[in-house]
Amino acid sequence: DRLNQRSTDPAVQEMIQKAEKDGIETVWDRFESQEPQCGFGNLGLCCRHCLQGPCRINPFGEEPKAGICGATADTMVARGLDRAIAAGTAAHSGHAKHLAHTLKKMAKGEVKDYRIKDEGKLLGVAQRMGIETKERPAQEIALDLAEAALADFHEKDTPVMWAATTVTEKRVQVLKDLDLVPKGIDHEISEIMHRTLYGVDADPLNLLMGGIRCAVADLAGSYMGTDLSDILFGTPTPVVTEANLGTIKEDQVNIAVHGHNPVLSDILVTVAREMADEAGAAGAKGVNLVGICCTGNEIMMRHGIPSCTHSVSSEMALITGAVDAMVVDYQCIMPSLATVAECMGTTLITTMDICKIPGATHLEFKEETAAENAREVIRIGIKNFQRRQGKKTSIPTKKETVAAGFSTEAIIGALAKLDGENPLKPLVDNIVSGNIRGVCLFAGCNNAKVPQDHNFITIAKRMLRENVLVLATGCGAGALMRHGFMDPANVDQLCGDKIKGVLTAIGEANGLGGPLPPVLHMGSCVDNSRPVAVAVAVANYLGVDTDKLPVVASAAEAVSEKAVSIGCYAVAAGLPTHVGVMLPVLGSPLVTKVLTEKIGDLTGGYFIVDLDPESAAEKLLAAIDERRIGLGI
Ligand code: BF8
Ligand code: SF4
Repeated sequence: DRLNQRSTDPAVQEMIQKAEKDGIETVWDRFESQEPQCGFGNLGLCCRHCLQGPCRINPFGEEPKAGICGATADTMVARGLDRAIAAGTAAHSGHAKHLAHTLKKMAKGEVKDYRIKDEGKLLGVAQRMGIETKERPAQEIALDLAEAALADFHEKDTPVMWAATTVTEKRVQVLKDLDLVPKGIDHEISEIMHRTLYGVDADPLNLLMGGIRCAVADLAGSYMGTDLSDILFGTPTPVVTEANLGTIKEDQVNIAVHGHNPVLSDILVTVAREMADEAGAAGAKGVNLVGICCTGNEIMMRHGIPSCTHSVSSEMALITGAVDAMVVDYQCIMPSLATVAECMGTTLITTMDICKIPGATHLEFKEETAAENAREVIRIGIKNFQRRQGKKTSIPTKKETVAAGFSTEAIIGALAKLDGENPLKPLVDNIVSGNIRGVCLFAGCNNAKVPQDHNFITIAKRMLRENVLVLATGCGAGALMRHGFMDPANVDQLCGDKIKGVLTAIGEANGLGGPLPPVLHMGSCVDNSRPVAVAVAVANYLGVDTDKLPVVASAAEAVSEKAVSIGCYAVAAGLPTHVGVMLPVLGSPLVTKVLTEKIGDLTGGYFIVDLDPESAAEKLLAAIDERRIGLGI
């Protein structure tokens, strides 16, 4: 029925009904009023890159066959894809640049609310970057590292270091041979903007290769984001918490934290704990932080803060009537949240000068005054909590247990309990023996075009039954956690016997008295660097490149341009990569063929575009098996 078409999450369904009753418009209502969506746009066949446009091309081979300037379908599609990659790269790396500035200010003693939380990681990353670490104070190393990070943004004599030092040596060679090594992160983004300008690059293949190089810069930016966050806020270790709207608490000051950067959210965690008394004086049992989207993942991974919902259902948190403030930084924040907040008598607080929303309260967040700003945010929540008293709330009861915190280091650490000298050996042995048939990473968003979580759940169920090790990040992790896929108690019900044996052996060796959860939560979207790091470690252990591994990825319900750039770097790293929604490239049979087939001859990776999750699962399994054959296992 209609509810099931919108979301498969019962808590979200409950809130959709409440919104309907209260006459509050939601993302799904607006989706309906957009239908039918433009067929040209869907296929990537419209162009607005100059003021003569917009131009559209007839997908059925009739007139018009070209834009006013003569751009063909192939050119238009490749240019459009490039711009999406550039935008995604700008977002991930903008987030990383923000962290680099924070690290630099911290190292120079200009901020008091940040410190080096993981010195071991600082040393490890600095060594990888060729920075001298012996007998130097950590602050000094941190300063050099921050400078090295900032240097990676512009064109310089060396390639982007966060790309050249994070993949296998073989992959560096592959990328070099194809001229896919980025020279500077911002440089690649800017070059895409130049070449996709009116009357510059019209060669679809040339455009695509430029786009892939920019996507490699996206990997670098993401990897940098993870590294610097771990240094400043700690490298995640396993933690047990909860997810879904049932984590919102009637009798507490509920602050929903939405967006991406732990520069804001991690400080809120500390300050919220300190302000329990102030909340108590206002009649609340405490301050209850709940995460939404990736910043929710960041503080779940590091502090066990529960996640209340993700991506397309962010409005639903407000519909409960119990969120006393929603504070956001940037990325994936629907502007509609301001309207819904107003309807519900609560406050949406924006904090970044690049992300202001009409109707929201703007409270500029500065690293220099971080804790003070965080206190202001929570005080707004406390005021709203007091105003909320006596009003009816509708908090769904549904919540699931979540075991999260599986950073690369945590996974290697857990494996080390099986083989201290060679932690990767038990993992590789199990892959070779077939106890682990392959590895599948779920990443990316929820999309209003797909019944929320449906694609993720369908494919993940199949993978687990087929003894595939399942990893997840971003709102893919969000989807799976809200449906119980991260609760170790569900291993019996979800997993094939072989993978169950592996999860149990690792869990027991680590004193858990039971298995690891069916799906391992590896973090936010920038943290797709973590599964890359695991894959690179396994490839190095085996002496092969990453394109030989039985590892696949799926952005089953992608939305953001960030998902496009991630998908492209996964392909550049050699992975078969599924996308479960229409990519606006199908208007060019040439570009489609390159992305889904030909690129495989160059990088080993390729896209699988399939909107049907059952057949997508089939294809992902086939790709895993093909790689097993290639390895002779
Ligand atoms: O960076 S998965 S909806 S929150 S883009 Fe956004 Fe998509 Fe969620 Fe995370 Ni990633
Ligand atoms: Fe039309 Fe070419 Fe301008 Fe695009 S760049 S809007 S195809 S004239």
